[in-house]
Amino acid sequence: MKNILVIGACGQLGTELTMQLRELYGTDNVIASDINSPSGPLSDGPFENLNIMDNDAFRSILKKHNITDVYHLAAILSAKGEQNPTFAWQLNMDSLLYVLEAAKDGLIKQVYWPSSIAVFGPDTPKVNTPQNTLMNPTTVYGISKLAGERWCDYYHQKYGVDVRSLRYPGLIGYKSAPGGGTTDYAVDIFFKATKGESYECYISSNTSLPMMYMNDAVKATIDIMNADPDDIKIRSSYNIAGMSFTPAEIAAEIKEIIPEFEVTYNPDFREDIAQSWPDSINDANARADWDWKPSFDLKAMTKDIISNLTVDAIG
Ligand code: AKB
Repeated sequence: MKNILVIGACGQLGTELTMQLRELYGTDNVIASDINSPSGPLSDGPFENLNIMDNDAFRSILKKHNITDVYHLAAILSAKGEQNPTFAWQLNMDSLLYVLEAAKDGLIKQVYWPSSIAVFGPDTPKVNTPQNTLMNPTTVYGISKLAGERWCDYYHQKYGVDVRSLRYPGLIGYKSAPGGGTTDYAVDIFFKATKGESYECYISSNTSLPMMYMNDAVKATIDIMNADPDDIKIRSSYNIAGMSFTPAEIAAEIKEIIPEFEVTYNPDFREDIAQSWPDSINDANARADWDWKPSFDLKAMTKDIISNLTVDAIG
């Protein structure tokens, strides 16, 4: 019997992951928590207001709901982290250590914590980036994710904590807005296109980044958590890949369905962050160890998002 706590449930991934976990394990067994109040479908289930920097409040929620599994999604992402680096470091690191310590103390059985392609840097091979390679991230978010990966591996090796993690590429969904990431343009572009508006992109037209449709990201997250512990050979974080594209390529794909859509380009500091990340990711270890395989490419994702957003607008 699982009792799940999702920390950061009101975020872009949190919203969709919480809904899927509720489908699988029952609404009452999945407690959403966030510093912000829930809205939309999330408000239909149990919710705890939680600032994850408050370790006492976190531990009392674990006890109150008899929590077995924690999905710790709260973090300051790459672009926002650069506005206040010391706070981003503090939040991203302290909160992870609170969760790992709770697992070490026997209060939780399983932990999920996301890492990111932001762990890579300008010295990393850009194409088909391997699992183990030169890292040297340049953003505070990337530094915190790389350090977090080492902590996850450490708590597993030293204390037997069952922690599992994925290095997400840019995640693209249409059910909630992203916040503070470099890859957010690939979400914003769909909202503009389906409203009949043009889009000014802050990334150069030909900068390629690894991306993934939210449906695949949610599936990967649940699959790795349900995999046999012996199959999880990497306890830092797994590379996973969905698709790679440039702003020009996604714009062209949208124009296939909405021909009048226009994009202009005005790169800012996020272009430098994007330039420091890989173009594409090698996820051979995830495929071999726990059968990971994505379902959506750029064309299938574009079609799915536009048809859903258009139905929402009409309905
Ligand atoms: C970001 O852009 O910061 C995130 C990420 C790649 O982890 N979407």
